[in-house]
Amino acid sequence: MSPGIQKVEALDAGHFVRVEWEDGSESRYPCVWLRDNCQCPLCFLPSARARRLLFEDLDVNIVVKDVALAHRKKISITWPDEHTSEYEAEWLKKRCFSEEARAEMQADLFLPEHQYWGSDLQLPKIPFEEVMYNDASAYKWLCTLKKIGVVLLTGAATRQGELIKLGHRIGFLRLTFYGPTWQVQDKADANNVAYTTGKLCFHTDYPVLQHPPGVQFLHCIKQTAAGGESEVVDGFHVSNKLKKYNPEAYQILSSTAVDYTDVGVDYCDFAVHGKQRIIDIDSRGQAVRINYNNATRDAVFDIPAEKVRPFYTALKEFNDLLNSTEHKFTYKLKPGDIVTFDNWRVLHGRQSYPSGAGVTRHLEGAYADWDVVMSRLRLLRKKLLNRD
Ligand code: OGA
Ligand code: NM2
Ligand code: ZN
Ligand code: ZN
Repeated sequence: MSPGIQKVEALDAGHFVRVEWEDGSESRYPCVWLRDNCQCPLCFLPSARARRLLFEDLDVNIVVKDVALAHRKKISITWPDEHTSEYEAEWLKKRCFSEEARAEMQADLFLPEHQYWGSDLQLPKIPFEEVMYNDASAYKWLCTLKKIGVVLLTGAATRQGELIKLGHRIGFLRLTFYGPTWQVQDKADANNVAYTTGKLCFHTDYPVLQHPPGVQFLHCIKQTAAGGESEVVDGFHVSNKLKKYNPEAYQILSSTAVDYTDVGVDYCDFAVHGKQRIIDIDSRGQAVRINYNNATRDAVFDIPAEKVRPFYTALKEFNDLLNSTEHKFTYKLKPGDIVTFDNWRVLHGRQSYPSGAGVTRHLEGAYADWDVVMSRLRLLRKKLLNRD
């Protein structure tokens, strides 16, 4: 149900429009914003839901000439050049500039809520088939992936190709130098430490890329009897702990740009170099992405020599916290399991396993971007809740 408008008036010499809603609350809209967002066919292209108005043609000092209310459901504005604009009550309500309304809209768009976890993680599980064929299950999967950071899909076939199907379910996968999907198994002359039988300490994948993959899928096709256990840890939760108990280490890891390198041949030949802070923070100092893979951290290190040991000390503190029994969660993938996780937040690792004749362990992996995953989540939500 859209709210009704009781009253509308211009304020501040025509620089603001004030709307009084039927429940007595009010919203104030800056006139430059109203003119910028005129919904008429000259200013807006409905088929693209995009602005046609050129910024060159916007007067940033514009004021209203006249404002009127139509049937409590719409306001119309006449501008000094006689151009007219109409705005629906519901459209205005959604775009209210009050702090609460903005916070609500942003939460709705980006689902920023994280639920932190440690060794107490109750690993969320959903059957693969359900996610593939049931929209409510797919929506549940993606919401949980965003909030918790890790979801196990169970009962997939034990052959290659299931991740291609999962990619089609969300939209498309992220192609990298390791191919559209990639095979994690012991390989001769491995071009990556993941393709050996060795232990992988906690890492995020592909920090060498400027835009590391947001989401990772690992599908277990074959599992070794001994070893090969998986570990996950909540990187945001551990970062908060580090900030609290070792602010100096946090400061170093969130400000030092670390060089990463990846050179070789796979899908095609590559020579990738990049720089990332291990704890990437936003303007409020909150961790927004972990970029840490010890294997691809470059020997080239672009910081003054005297800052090197303090950096290692800080990284040791972080690494120790990641590995504390309080924080890490250990499990073992079974054939048919697909672990899906937030590669910007959750660090993952695996135990070593014995090398044997032939393939004794095989995972197929793939990446997706958060933009694609969130897009699918919003579309599923709209379809399920029948709303915008
Ligand atoms: C990887 C990886 C985990 C595993 O390939 O990057 O983390 O269990 N693999 O082999
Ligand atoms: N693999 C698993 O950062 C990395 O090198 C992660 C990527 C080889 C696709 C490993
Ligand atoms: Zn217009
Ligand atoms: Zn990995």
